[in-house]
Amino acid sequence: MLTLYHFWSSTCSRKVRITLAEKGIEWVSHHIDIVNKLENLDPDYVRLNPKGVVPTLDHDGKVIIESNIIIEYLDDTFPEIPLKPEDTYERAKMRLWMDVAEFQIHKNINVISYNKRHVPRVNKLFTKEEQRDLLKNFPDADKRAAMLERLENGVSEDQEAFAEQRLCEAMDKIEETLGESVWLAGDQFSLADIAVAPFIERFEANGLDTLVDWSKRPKAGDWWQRVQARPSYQTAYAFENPNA
Ligand SMILES: N[C@@H](CCC(=O)N[C@@H](CS)C(=O)NCC(=O)O)C(=O)O
Repeated sequence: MLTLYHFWSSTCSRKVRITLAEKGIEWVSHHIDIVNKLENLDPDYVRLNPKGVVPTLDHDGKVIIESNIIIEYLDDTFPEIPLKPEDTYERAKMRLWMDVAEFQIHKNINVISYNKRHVPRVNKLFTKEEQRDLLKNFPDADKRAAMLERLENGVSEDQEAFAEQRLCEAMDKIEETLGESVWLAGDQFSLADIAVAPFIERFEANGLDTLVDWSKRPKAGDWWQRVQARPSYQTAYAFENPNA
């Protein structure tokens, strides 16, 4: 049995739900409310995911964390509908895109959404003192340090501008790549597309118009339309907040 611990609107959770839908795999949902209930910090959950984040996959008692590792595990374990290129060079490119998704795109969209989305949401729920106490106990040391630093000093306009620049570079690379192949890692839809595309929705949600001006990057715009048209994308995004 496959149980996915996930949050309805988390991009990393959506990556896994797209992969499950592409492959037609049955799974059981265990929703973790990371916003209002902070269920990601429950000791029982942290035992599964020591970083205190979603998603986590439990496959017959085998626990896997990190969305990129989860989607590759799913593809390795259920190979009937492959989401990795046959060619080993394209496979390497796919992994590079997965790396870009995590260490360039996810990292920098987090910087940009801090003032716009994170601060207003969290300030409604907790005082600054409560936020400090919560963060001091955050399980993942890197995230704990980064978030405490942000809580005390905020995110500056310069930091936001730098983050947007790094995202622009990623978008330029997407545009360039799609001039060479139909999908990001060759001519077949792959885990590269699944890892990267859901972040475009975050750019839109954060009103990052320069990143999603498709007249400037038409190939990326076409690719984004093609990803959204896939039933797997629609299924993954149709998962609604069970606590609403
Ligand atoms: N590298 C991790 C990142 C996971 C992550 O940052 N998850 C976010 C939601 S997209 C989370 O759980 N945040 C909870 C929190 O920061 O309190 C992955 O890809 O699985």
